[in-house]
Amino acid sequence: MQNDPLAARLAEVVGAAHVLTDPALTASYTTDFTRRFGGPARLVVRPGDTGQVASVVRICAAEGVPVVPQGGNTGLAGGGVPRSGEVLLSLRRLDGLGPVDGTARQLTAGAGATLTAVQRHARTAGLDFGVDLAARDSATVGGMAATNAGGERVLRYGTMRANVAGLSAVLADGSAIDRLSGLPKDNAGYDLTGLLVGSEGTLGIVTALRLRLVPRPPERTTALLAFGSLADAVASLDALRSLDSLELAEFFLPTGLALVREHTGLPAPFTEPHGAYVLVEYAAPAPPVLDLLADLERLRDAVVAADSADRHRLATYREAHTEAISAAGVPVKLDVTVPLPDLAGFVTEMESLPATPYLFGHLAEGNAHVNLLGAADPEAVTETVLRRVGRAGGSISAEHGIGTAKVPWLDLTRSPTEIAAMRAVKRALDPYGLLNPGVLFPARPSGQG
Ligand code: 2HG
Ligand code: ZN
Repeated sequence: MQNDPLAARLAEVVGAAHVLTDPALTASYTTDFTRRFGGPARLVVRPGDTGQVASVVRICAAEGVPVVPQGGNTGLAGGGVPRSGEVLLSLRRLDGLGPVDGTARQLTAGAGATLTAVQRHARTAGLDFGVDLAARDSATVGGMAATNAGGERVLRYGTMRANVAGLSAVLADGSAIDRLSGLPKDNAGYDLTGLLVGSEGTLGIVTALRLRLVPRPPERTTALLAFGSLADAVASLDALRSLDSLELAEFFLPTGLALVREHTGLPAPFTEPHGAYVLVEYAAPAPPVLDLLADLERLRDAVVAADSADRHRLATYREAHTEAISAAGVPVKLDVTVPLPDLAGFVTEMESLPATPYLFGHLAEGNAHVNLLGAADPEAVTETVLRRVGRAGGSISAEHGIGTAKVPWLDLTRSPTEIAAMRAVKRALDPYGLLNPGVLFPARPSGQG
């Protein structure tokens, strides 16, 4: 660190303990969970509040040094890890939580607060945060906002964009915007919060959020459903939603279930194997759910959780997919949406790819997580899948973002005019291309955004 004048300058702002240059200490920040993305960082800096984030960015901007912001490092598209000697700015120390405002049903959280911490805090006031996902213990709400994370309860509560009432952020020149009032009605100009949510750290660095909360249902009923095929599961979705307390409908397949069981040691959920499984959860007591299931034509079998241990086991069959796949190898990871009527056909087609496919995801949104192990040519297989999705009128990134991983394929889902408009926004807010270069658009060698 002594050799790098930038490190010494930043240490004056954040304290020497929070500027890391030793590779043994920076390693967990410079590679990602998938082990597919990452590279050297010039240094890792860990500011403790918005003012320090602003100072760090200002210093880096003055030196023309690019900055990669990072939350819990649970991203899956290579957008939160360094590529080639950038400053890695970790937001994890900004993990404060303000009081729960029960009247407004909102709370203010630092960008580095984990989803679990936010959920727990909201629950102390009988409320909850609507967005939920498997990486809840590590994912930070700042990172989730930056990527407009969706997760498991989108069908009821929407993605992060619907759940962020406002935010504060540091812009590329080190200036800061503060939209934390949480006013439910505010049409005075452009929606900067909505613009920054999902901008993947390319327009500003989110430092705090005003989050909307939802009532916590007094009772929930969780069940694992077995169908003969994914097509049958899709065809049952309308009926499953006829109880409008449906919060979650997550699908997985026998191949993924086998891998998860191997990884976790869990017993088989059913005595016989089935073609497709759907985890459902209702914000309702059991009787209406049992009535609905009793009338569900295509249902082959169902287990309804009797207690919280059961509920946890049923959820694990679905939520442990990512970890089980990662334990088996380094997958090509694609995250796509296809129109629902096409979902089952799309999933079947993935079986003929030159790789071992594991598909699972969020049924109601037609969001399939395509994980391919053993692909000899990852680029070629990615191209095949994403072109297929583009032809179907789907999205090449349902919820993980474009990151660096999907940059070459952005034009499959966004028109040239849209990409030009996005570039214009980027240039206006970050004219020197210093915030997360290489994410969303190819990095310009000149450093121009
Ligand atoms: C999930 O839904 C995450 O569990 C991860 O979006 C998906 O690992 C994946 O492909
Ligand atoms: Zn997902």
